[in-house]
Amino acid sequence: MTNRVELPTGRLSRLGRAVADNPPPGPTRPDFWRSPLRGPWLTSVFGSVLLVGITLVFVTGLLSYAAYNPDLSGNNKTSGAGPLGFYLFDWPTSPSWFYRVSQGVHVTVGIVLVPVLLAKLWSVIPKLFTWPPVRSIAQALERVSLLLLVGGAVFTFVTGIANVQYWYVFPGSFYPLHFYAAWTFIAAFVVHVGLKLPTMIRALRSGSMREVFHTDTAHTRPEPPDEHGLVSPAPTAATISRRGALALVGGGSALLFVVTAGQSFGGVLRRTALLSPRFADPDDGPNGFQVNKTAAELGLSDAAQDPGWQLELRGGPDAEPVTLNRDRLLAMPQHTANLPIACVEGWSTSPQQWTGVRLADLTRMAGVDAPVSVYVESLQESGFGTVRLRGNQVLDPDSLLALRVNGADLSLDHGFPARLIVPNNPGVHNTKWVRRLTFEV
Ligand SMILES: Nc1nc2c(c(=O)[nH]1)N[C@H]1C(S)=C(S)[C@@H](COP(=O)(O)O)O[C@H]1N2
Ligand SMILES: [Mo]
Repeated sequence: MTNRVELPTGRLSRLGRAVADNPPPGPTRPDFWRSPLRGPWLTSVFGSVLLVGITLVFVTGLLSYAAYNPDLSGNNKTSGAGPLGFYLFDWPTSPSWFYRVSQGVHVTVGIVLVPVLLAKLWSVIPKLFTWPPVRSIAQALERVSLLLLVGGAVFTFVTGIANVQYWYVFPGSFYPLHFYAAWTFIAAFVVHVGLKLPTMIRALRSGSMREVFHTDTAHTRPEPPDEHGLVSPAPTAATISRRGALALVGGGSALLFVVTAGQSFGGVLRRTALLSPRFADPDDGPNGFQVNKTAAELGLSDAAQDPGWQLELRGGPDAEPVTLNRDRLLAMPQHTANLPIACVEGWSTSPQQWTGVRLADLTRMAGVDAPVSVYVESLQESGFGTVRLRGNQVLDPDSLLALRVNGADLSLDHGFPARLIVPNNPGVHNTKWVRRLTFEV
């Protein structure tokens, strides 16, 4: 680089220059780092995997935010997100499996990338100790952007993984932490890719994957000296070949895939998801599929079993509220839809056969034709007990207030006496133990 803004080193004292030229013993000295594997080619191999993988995780993350319809009042879990929702659109109800796949990809790919991320950070670690720590203004800015890149990546991955493991170690809500960390990270990521893409392509061309796959440990040599300071000036003999290192990282990712992906497949494969809290179904009965939050956990068991339970429908400002008990709901036309539960945490169930009353029928009963939205209230007054759905979701013929599942009454934990089930809806918006629907025009 020739156009670098140099600090006025000319005016530095002789002592200052001596310090800059003589890093203290330890990791600031280039010959401290002796692995013969480090170099632009290896870094670029990991980098290109991350480029594809992180793009996938980011896009599915954006979709997950859109799936919550955060523009509808009460739905936004990240206050102040305004401009970052620039791309929002009305979340569709079809294909019904879309959120299941996209959120499964988000969580699974995020987990599988961890070994690659660690390997990438390992491959560039000498740069963390660059001496002197600040050489020029441009270099100082670059180092700050790398801090955001690495810090943002680590924070986004750690919050995501902690959340899917129900490890609530972070203060406050998961949503804003993960959301703002992801945006910080992705901004730094775009800058980084913009700056490094030409280097990456050049470095990938400088070596051959075929050759690496045919080279054993004894024949593994360092890459040629590089301007970035990744290649060690004093390498030791290789203790593992490059193909061995790639196999180690790839094997780690493959292992993580095998022990987590089953949570998004269901059936017998669920039992392979050893790293997921969702690796076993409750039992084999009609209600024997994953439960998020039991009625007992939320203190709702009594209220949900109260024989006096009634559903209340509210419509336009002039319409009288309508109340219906469970028998009257069961006497209305019943409709059946096969739909999965797909949680933001990445786990999902295979489609279950839900039976109940169409939300569209309830809309008409409330005296409304074309609702803009519906406000759903359940017996649970805080947490995920309320939600707003958009008109397109209300009017889909497969959107139900479900009373039964797989031929049996809903169990208490799946939302008895009545729950929402809407195609392509994130699990958290399929509210259980519903007690009131307010159709808004
Ligand atoms: N009232 C209420 N409904 C709720 C929840 C809740 O905590 N309270 N959890 C939601 C979440 S996060 C999911 S993933 C689904 C899970 O439905 P299931 O327990 O029937 O599988 O229910 C949703 N409905
Ligand atoms: Mo969920």
